[in-house]
Amino acid sequence: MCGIVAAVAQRDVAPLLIAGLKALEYRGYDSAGLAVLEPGAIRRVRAKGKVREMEARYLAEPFPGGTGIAHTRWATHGVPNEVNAHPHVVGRVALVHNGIIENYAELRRALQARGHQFASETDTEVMTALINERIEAGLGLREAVLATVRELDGAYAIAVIDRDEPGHVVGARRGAPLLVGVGIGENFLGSDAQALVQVTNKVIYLDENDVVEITRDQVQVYTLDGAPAERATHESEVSADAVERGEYRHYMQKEIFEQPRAVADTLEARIGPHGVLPNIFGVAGDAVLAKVKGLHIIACGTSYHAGLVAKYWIEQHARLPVSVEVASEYRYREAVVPEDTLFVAISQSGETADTLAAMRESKQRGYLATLAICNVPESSVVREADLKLMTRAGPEIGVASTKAFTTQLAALGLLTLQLARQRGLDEARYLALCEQLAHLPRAIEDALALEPQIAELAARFIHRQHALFLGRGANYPVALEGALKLKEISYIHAEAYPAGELKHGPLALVDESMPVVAVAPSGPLLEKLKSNLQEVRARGGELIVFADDGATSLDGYAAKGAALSFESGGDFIAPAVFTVPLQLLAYHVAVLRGTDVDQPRNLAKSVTVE
Ligand code: HGA
Repeated sequence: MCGIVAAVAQRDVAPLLIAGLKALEYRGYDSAGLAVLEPGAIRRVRAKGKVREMEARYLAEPFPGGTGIAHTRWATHGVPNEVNAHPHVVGRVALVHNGIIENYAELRRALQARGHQFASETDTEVMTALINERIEAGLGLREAVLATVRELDGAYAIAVIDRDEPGHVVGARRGAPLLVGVGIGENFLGSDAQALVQVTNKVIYLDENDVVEITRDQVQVYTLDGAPAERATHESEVSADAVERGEYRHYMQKEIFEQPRAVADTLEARIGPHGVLPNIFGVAGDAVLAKVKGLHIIACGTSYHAGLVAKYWIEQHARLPVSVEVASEYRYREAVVPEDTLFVAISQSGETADTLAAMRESKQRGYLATLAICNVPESSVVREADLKLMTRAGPEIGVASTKAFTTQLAALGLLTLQLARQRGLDEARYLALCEQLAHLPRAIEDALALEPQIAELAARFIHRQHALFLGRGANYPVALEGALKLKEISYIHAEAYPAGELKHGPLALVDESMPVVAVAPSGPLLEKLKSNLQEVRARGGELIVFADDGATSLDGYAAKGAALSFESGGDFIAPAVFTVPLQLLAYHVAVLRGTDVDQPRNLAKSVTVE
């Protein structure tokens, strides 16, 4: 989602700001801009489209200046165009914003009544105008920002500069991420550590409602009431080469192929020959888990699918009731919370606005504890959870999530096993499941070897407008994830169904022009699934079947389509393994259709708005 970079330095900051925005491009956006202070003036350049288009304009007419702010926008209020792009400038003030101001309409009306004429349709310009009014009334930049953010409802991360206060940038955050990068004789603000990796690895994470003022040699944080506050400086682990694309054509392809490593890292030092190691969820984590009588898993998008797999796993092996819900629904509904229920939040970035808000809401609802499964250690979700298990996927740049999903499954596999053991799962079965989970990186590697065949298969989808995905049991969420990947990056309309549900409606859609992708691992549900596939065959649908070596005799079912089989490594880990060919399929279809694989239209990563 949109990105913020700001800098105060002795050197010219525009090139640094542009480099920072490029590092944030992975989040998805629709326009970009920057503003720099020159003596007595604000210089600004904005463009619809990519950072490089804005950069080209800047390079055509570069300007010097050591104080600046920059932004990539993912439009929420007003169409993506140059006028709505940030920074917004009103009078002396330039401002960039990530988030949504919910009371902007009434604030806008009040400003209009006082004679302000708006240039853009954004909620952001309202904030800019309010800060400018206060500065013109005599407040300093920091006081003006403090007074303004106190009036706002909604979410924001902002960076603000005042034409007449060069050498100062003021930032503030509530419900959207912002951190400080501490340099030598220069300081920065950024949406994440990635944006600043080229200038510093020393970072200060801001708390909710913090306001910060940076100058070249000072960083001072304030709480919302204006009192100075201390925040610790951390060494960020993000490295510049972790975000190189290397030999791969797209980040998504690279990240698909990083999965064996990412899953192995996630399991490392957490599972051994005798099972899951003690307290991997945090100090005294096992004691909390021993008390759990049920789980509510809350997430969005791909993470939600990981939660659905965990429901099958935990109910089967630990015999605990699990409900899984998308965060944007949960947060506004009066969910019933039985005693000793564990709240589990799953989020790649740990800044997903809906998941974070749901977790905050959960604190009022009487849960036993909160557990975060997340990829970013310093994120808000992790910092606010009681227990945590980090996935160790490394930076995920492709907007369509891949390695985050399989590492979430690895983490949820560990959770399942720990809960199951505590609830008396037979020792031999427990150890067999542990062995399967430990084998997951190898099994994913085997699945990746299917790439050449899948790339060929992808050609069948180029001119299709629709596709169906089928699975059963814990592999039904895998079908959901496969359909989501195809939708996200190839723009083909894809739906997933539990295979047994086909005859209750979607079968009406099946004819010769409908590809049907089936996830068919061996196991107790395979025979049932075969009957469902017969139903598709009988209607002339084109079946693409992914099976494992145990699921013999599926070739016939794919007479018009294709059947690919490989070694899945066992029924427990099958959902994680079968995800891989579906990721590869979506990827190759998108490449053939020529879409923007890493930054699909209309989508953003780290969804920090509601
Ligand atoms: N509401 C603002 C900022 C949107 C945003 O946070 N994008 O990620 C706008 O629409 O410009």
